[in-house]
Amino acid sequence: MTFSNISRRQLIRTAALGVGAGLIKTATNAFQLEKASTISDRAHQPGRVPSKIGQRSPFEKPERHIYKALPSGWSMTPLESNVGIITPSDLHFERHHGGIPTIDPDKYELLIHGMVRKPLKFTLSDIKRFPAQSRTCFIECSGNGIDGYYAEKMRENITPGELDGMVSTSEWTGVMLSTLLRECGVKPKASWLLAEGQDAAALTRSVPKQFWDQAMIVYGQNGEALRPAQGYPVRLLLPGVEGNAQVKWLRRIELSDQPFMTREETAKYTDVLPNGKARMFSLTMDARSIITFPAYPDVLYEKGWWEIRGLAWTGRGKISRVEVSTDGGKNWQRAVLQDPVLPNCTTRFRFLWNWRGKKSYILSRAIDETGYVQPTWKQLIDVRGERSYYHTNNIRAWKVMPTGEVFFGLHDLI
Ligand SMILES: Nc1nc2c(c(=O)[nH]1)N[C@H]1C(S)=C(S)[C@@H](COP(=O)(O)O)O[C@H]1N2
Ligand SMILES: [Mo]
Repeated sequence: MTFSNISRRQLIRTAALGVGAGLIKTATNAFQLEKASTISDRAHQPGRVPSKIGQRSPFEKPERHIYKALPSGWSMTPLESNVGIITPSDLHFERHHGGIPTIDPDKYELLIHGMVRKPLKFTLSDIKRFPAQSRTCFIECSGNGIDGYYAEKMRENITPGELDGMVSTSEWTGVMLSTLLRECGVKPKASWLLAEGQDAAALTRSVPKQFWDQAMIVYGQNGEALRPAQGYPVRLLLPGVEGNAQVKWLRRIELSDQPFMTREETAKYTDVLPNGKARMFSLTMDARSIITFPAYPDVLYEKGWWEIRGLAWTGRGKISRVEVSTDGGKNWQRAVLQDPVLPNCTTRFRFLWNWRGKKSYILSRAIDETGYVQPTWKQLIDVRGERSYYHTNNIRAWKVMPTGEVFFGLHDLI
């Protein structure tokens, strides 16, 4: 918290209580700054000159959490350090199965073939000539948040980003897939397409027709070219669909009348259910939410009013409501949704809470426009069992200790 949000009286009181050396220092600085500002609010030396490429303030050091530094590894967005709904491009989570390839945009080509009247190859300039569209939406790995599902994996010292940071939001720019498909003349019987990547993993996924209308072939991310980690120069964007199907470094689309049953949709990205059957092509991302403040390692340094803040999102359109509980899930109250509330996009929620200084469990649950309600851990385990791995969107919980320290606390409630 910056000193301007805290009254001087509060700071001096906190300092007098000797809550911690860090706070006393902040209080003293705030006091001095306040005095100084009555004399002059300007620095006396000229600052830095303009530059071609900007940089973060040296005081801000957000970082992705690297899960495995391998070509098949991933990194997670530090959800707790972001404000608003857009993820800075250099903090977008990364998930690769064979590392990030280097692709020369001048040599790039996209082939569309299979059940089409006219197979075509598009260069990057060809793709950019078509009418451009932008969509702000999330991409989420369906493996996001496994540490909040397996009771034995749950640990107290986990940050929101380490728990659920395989979701990020960008403004994506490109051409509607339907525009390119029209050029090729898709045969009426075609009902599935295969998307293939140009990486070492040559990742391939089958996408059924119901998602084609929303699909985009994108080359832009937050106002600039896609980042290499996000699929430079071109990726498939499927708003609301599991990340794995949004093929990066896209090189080929093949139309067919049946799914291709690739490795990524058979051995992986399916869930074995308690009855021995497997859930396949579970492509739509279910509604979920996470409180990003207060969360581990935040410390509420005094009782009183605090704003609980977080993100909610769904692959079924818009978030219609977020509810917050501050008593472990017994009572729920409606949080405020911050505009804009966009379809298939992260939505900010806020809830003002008067913390009385007692041990409290704070939870959030998302409800989307189809009426889908984010399930409890028990509800999800009952349906999916213990061998499930993907789409673990159960409600999360943080516990606020009487000391003000905050820890992940779901395991205490199950
Ligand atoms: N070609 C290709 N596309 C890919 C992948 C990959 O390894 N290769 N990983 C997929 C997975 S599992 C996810 S969750 C998303 C992650 O997108 P991001 O790295 O831009 O966040 O990309 C998908 N598209
Ligand atoms: Mo993924």
